[in-house]
Amino acid sequence: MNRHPWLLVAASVLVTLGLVHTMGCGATRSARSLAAEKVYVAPGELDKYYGFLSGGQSGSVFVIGVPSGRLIREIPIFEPRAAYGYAVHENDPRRQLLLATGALWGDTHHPMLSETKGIPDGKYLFINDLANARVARVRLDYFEADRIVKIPNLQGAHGIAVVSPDTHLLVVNGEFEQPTDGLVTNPAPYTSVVAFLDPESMEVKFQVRVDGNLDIADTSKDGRYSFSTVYNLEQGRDMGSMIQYDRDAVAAIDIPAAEKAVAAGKGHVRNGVPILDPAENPGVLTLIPVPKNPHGVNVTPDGRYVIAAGKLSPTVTIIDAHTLKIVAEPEVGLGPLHTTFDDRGNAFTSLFLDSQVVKWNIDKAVKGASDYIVDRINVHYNIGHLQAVGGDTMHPYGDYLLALNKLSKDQYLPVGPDMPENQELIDISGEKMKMLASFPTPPEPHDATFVPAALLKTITKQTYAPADDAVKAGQEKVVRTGPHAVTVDMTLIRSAYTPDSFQVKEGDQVTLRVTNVETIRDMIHGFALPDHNLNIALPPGYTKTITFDAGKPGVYWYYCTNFCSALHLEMRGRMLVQPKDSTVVLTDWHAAENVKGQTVPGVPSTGANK
Ligand code: RUQ
Ligand code: CUA
Ligand code: CA
Repeated sequence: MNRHPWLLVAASVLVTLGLVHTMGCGATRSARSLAAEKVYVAPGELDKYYGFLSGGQSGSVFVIGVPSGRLIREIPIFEPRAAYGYAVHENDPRRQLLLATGALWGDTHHPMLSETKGIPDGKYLFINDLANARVARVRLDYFEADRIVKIPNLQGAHGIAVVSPDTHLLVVNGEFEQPTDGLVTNPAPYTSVVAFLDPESMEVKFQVRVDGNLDIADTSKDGRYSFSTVYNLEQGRDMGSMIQYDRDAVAAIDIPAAEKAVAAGKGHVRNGVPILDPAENPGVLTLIPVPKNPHGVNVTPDGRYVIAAGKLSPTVTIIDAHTLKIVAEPEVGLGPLHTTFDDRGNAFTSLFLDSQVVKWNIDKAVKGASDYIVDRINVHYNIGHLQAVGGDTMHPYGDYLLALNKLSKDQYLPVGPDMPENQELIDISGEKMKMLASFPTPPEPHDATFVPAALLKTITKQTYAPADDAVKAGQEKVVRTGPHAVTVDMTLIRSAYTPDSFQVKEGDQVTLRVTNVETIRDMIHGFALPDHNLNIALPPGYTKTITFDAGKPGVYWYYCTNFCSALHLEMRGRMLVQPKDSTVVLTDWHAAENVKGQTVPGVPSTGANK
């Protein structure tokens, strides 16, 4: 067997050499150990913070632990997700809501936490769907979206922000300009709006017309202004014409002034929403000229300044948040996109083209001092957003910063022609930034926000409160309610379905009302029904009602998809579907005939499959 024993010898020599080399690199070694210690969370211990990352084209929100980078949860919102039995069946109301409001998928960009006194209160997380002009509200006590709304008069819901300090309103930017012929004074065929929503009712209260594509949003810390970057003041319809001007703008909207104008009936109502035309309402909109196709806009934690990132200009523009005057425009590097903050007067700006995070001192930059750049660190690669823990609130923690990178190139083994998305955690507690760790996520986070784990702990619910239509144990029943309709009231508890079989007829509509009657946390049961596209997950206390077609004659085992006990695999029951014209009581029908499988279109086929 061992035809080349010398190979083994050579290999072991190399290993030894390698070991010696590694041990010899004392400095590197200890830097690595220190970094590892900073992100190590021992089994059974909690991460200090929970991060909410937008899922991008995954249509969801990813929940990660910081500093460990562990993926803790995915909250599906704008996409059906089998893992959580979310919006899978045609008749699932959540799926119907998705379809009614635009599509079965979404592009989530900007997670925003509701605030009380300028810090997250753990009540809501808001998230936009850029693609279909939607915003969802996630309840953080259940980690589930309870509202999904479509915003009228707007396409491309991009930047969103809560109005600080007390989440008075939610701001949503319309990125893709639309013809607005309904407006009386309308010099331009295309225009856009900033929408203002009530965070409780999720109703759009009013909109303010702004010409040019609206990008990222933030608000002043005193409830006075919303700020939106506008990168297409040219109102071009193609890329070349969108980059003509040296300066575009930050659009500052005076919220109390806008509310007063709306109350005075100054809005032009379109699709039920009053739209304010700034030309008719002086003082509502101020355009602050900033270079050039700006992207991010971020208000400093103390509320003094608004920082607009130049994107096509190597500068950030520092604007006084009260006077709306530009106070400085320092150079920071190539492709500045977003800015976040620590608790010691420093700003951190992502540089897409330089693949760097640059740390700069705000006061020094405002005063024009030459040494305002504090540090730079390389990231891997082409960073989009970045967020320091608490950097988007009035209380930054100044310890960790997350870099959300667009390309990972050499960081992981390729997964086919694709590479995983790369997030990097940076220690910002010292003068110099330190790279701690990188970790992948599914595609493709744009932005992140964080809460202390200690806050979440006090908020999350153990079980669902029983709904009015909950099925109670002992009250399960199967009732024929019409010639082609059967209602099944079912309960689930470890590890059985009651009833554990029921019979219907081909052509029946089956209405299943099912309650998980467990009363302890985490005891989830599933209800999956083969060949009926039916997969529901039921957390404890949860009730779900769904109507589906009985389908072809046969025996169908419903079974539990969530491993719940030693008898989880035995947690099953039968739906017996009797042929339409048969009067025989069903015992053992043959299974329905299957459709044969095929090669998946669009994937390169091997010879064997051709
Ligand atoms: S945007 S980087 Cu919504 Cu900055 Cu993606
Ligand atoms: Cu219930 Cu597995
Ligand atoms: Ca432009």
